[in-house]
Amino acid sequence: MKITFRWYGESDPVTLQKIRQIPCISDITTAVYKPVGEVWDDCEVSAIKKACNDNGLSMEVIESIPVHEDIKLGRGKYKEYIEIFKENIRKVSKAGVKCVCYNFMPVFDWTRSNLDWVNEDGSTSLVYHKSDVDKMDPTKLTLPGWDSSYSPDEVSGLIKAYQEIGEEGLWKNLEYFIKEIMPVAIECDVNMAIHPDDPPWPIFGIPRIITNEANIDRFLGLYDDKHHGLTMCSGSLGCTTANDYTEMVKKYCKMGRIHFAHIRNIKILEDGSFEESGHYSPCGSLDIAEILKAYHDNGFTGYIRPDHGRMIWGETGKPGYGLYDRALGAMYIAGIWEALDKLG
Ligand code: CS2
Ligand code: MN
Repeated sequence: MKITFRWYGESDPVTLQKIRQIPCISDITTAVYKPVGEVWDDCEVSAIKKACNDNGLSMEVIESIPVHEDIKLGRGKYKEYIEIFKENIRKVSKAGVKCVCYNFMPVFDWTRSNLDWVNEDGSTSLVYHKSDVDKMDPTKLTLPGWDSSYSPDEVSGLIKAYQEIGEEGLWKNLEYFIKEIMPVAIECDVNMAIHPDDPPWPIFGIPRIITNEANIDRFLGLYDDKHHGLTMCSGSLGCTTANDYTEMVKKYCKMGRIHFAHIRNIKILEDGSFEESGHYSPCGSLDIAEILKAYHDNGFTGYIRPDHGRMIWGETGKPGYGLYDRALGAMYIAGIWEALDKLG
């Protein structure tokens, strides 16, 4: 198991010099940040790798190689974009990358109603309040942390297109994509790790499919090889009590299909809304110690990172991706893991 930390490249105020001072971090998760559907140049990939290595950190996980909407919709230049996606797998594998995280969420990556909700202790969190999301106009929405943004007209067009293909259309396009990319990933010995949908239910009337155990079983069944696997994200799949998250971790860990683990905690509210909390179990609805034990006791050897953190101690920056609370999360993960290793 290796604990890794997400870094948004040279423009990230959370610098590698700061990240390297977190005692348990040995690896960086990052990406080449350019518009979706472009080939990553060798020099761009080697530049981010060099920046990590110069700070004593390795770069073995990419998050994410974004998937173009044409691929998810199976239209337009989807074949060309799939070739580019394959090319990017080859490029990062040449730089020593072992795991690639991606997602298949239509239009919107993680979605929240508020990015700086003030908690009782004065820290701020990302929250998803259902009543506010219901009032939101999706065409005017862009959240920091998304790998792509679209104009209002593009968003309306995309939403309509997804409504037309529906869930089964999305499955069909996912299957086509997986069957195309997996032989390349296997040849490069890169583990592909799909990130579940966040939140794991349809939003704005468009389908979402990587949402629960039955669908993840169906997803894994699309390709019979261990390189075809998962990013398990506690805060995404765990934000509904309909998912027994710890049991899911045990099951997919035993199958050797979890390559990347995102750890964060959320507080589930009575109406099914949720608020992101500190990683520490008593702060939220998830038992982080139980979740880590599920990884530990089932032989997990992949990568783990603290996922979104709150903004604390007056820090400003990319919501969810400040330094302080994620560093606390990383050390909490490391502490539990060390105890599990040494004390059983
Ligand atoms: C985050 C995502 O929502 C989350 O849990 O981890 O931003 C995630 O990084 C991307 O969806 C991965 O493709
Ligand atoms: Mn996540």
